[in-house]
Amino acid sequence: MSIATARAYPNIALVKYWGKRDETLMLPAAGSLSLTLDSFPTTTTVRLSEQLDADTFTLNGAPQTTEALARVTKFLSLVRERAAQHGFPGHSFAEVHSVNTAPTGAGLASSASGFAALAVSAAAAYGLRLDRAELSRLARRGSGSAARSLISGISVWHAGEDDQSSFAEPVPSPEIAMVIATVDPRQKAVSSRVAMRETALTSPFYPAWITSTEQSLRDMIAACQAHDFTRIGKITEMHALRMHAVIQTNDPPVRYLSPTSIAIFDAVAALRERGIEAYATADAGPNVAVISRPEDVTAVASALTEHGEVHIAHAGAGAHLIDTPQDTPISLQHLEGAA
Ligand code: 2P0
Repeated sequence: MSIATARAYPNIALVKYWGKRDETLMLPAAGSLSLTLDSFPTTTTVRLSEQLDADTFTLNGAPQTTEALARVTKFLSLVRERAAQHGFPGHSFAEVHSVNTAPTGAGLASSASGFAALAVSAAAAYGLRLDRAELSRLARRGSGSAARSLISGISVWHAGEDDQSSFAEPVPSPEIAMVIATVDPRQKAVSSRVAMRETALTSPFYPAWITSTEQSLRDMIAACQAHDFTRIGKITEMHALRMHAVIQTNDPPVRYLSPTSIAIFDAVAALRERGIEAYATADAGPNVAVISRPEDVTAVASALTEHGEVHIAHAGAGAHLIDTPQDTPISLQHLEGAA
């Protein structure tokens, strides 16, 4: 196949990934666990063309030229290398068209859905037949958290010890709903990649963060398997606050949570006082995601509307191939090639 389209959804970690032990292979220092959502998909088409003399990348219709293009090209080179190892003449460059529906900067880790969709579409376009674990390993090389968007619902990304052992797989769990409260849609000042590197290099608490994360992950997997929502929620909120605590001990310090984020954590605690079990988490930005049982999610969403825009999400599908949409742009080079 020389053209393929895939769709992937963002995931929100309940046990967070924050720190790498190998930046080339993108191996995390500890495992993590997340919920893949059913909202804000990224849809990516990869089309190979012998007419191209370099890869091209459009995001929401806008041609990308700098860092974003470099990351996509680096990832496609890896896929071409694999294709060559498998005896496919997959040496053509590719045009990549990606449409991301998550609001920019909403804290929905668009790199996770982005590289999960790219891994599935590029592997198919270059003729690689990979199973889900292999696709998860491949997506990891684009962005760590993308390894988890290959899996539906709750998944654990094993830290592993090498390329082969670091991938995500499903974990049985109760149904979990999520309310995403967008506090500030602006791009974050310090990227996750840079800030997590600085935590590892400069925080005196980094070793404790890693060993405690390993323990939180073991506890979380046990809570999921036992379908113990309360325990899942308590670990989720504790682990998020620990991550933000350690990030604040970077030198120079980084603080992602804003006063409004803290107000949402307080509102969630107030909901628990009223008997509605909700627990908050936040990624590398001020926006807050709140988990609840599905039957409580509307009450949670209404309680949070005063703090920001809210969106309700549930468990969604892992990255998968879809038919190429009719309106996928066709580049000039491709038209010339076809003429
Ligand atoms: C997570 N985050 O577990 C954590 C929580 C942000 C906070 O994974 O360098 O974009 O591409 O591997 O995956 C964001 O980091 O970083 C992230 P790279 P990534 O979801």
